Amino acid sequence: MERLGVGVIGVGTIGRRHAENIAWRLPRARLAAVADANPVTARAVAEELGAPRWYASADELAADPAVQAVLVASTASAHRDGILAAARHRKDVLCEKPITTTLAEADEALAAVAAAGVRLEIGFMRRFDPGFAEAKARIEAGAIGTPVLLKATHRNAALPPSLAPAPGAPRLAGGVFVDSAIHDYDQARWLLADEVVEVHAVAAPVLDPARPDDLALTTLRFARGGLGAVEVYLTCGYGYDVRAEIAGTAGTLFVGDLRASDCGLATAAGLSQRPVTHWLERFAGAYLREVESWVDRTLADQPPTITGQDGRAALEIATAARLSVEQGRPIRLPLDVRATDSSGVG
Ligand code: ISE
Repeated sequence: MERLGVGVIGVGTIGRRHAENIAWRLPRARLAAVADANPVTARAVAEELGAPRWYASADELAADPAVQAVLVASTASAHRDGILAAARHRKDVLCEKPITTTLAEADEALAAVAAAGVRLEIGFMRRFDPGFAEAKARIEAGAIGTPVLLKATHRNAALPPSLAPAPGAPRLAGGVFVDSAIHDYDQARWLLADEVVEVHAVAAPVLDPARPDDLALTTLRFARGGLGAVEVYLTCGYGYDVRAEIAGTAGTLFVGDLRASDCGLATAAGLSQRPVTHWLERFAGAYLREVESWVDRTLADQPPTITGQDGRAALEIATAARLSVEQGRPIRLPLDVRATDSSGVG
């Protein structure tokens, strides 16, 4: 059986999971190499997972002939470099969200992918979650008539590491939108099969005024008149809570469950259930199916399912949300990239 040699750039929280899935759970793939900005981490993960080579740079990994395709899971600020390295060496690439941290970088990455004639897939894993996939299928079958409203709840128990940089490290501008809400923006476009034309967002630092915003509300207006309401709360304390409602003219779909299992505990003190606590738990199957689909499609020479343009569209909404907070007003799309003037990390 043909097996795709995959190199993983960035073996932190999600990159390590992807590397494990490739090494242990995907028979049509093999872990050809890993890279990380921390060479000690790269070497340790390579030795533990049985990857024959490890590198300290994206370009060295992408240049390795044993690496047939590249999975970019580094920090968001390094996604551009990972995609450019894959394109430079003519390798297909799966890039974790966000595609990049700025629209200018996204356009640069998309141009390089097109010029190199390689395929770029974006890692919006919720599309591979059974609940969200069933909702999409039922919408397409007309179960709720015309979808007109998406309400999304997206809560983390604690501030994700990507929004809590090490002292002195740069902060991701609009992190609550670009790093977290971007999942909800992609799912909104996908479930309603429509484009966003206006974004209005507010945000607040619940945890600590000196820390990044960890609470945000975004209102989305779609081209055909539908609306979206996205709530992201990154320090809720009780668990990892991702749910959605999609209301249509003939019904409503509900997706998501905070409970980690259907096991409950009843005592004299009352009834309790264990909540899901992390995205690796809530979306474990989705992450596996996402990479399995990418490997299968790459081996079959098929186009991506979640395209670079999908990645750019979600980033544009997230960028508009950041601008809406900064300017205190609704922001119309499409954005003039020159008017988004953020390094993305600052
Ligand atoms: C993280 O990067 C993810 O992708 C999770 O799905 C999201 O819930 C979390 O807020 C992000 O930081």
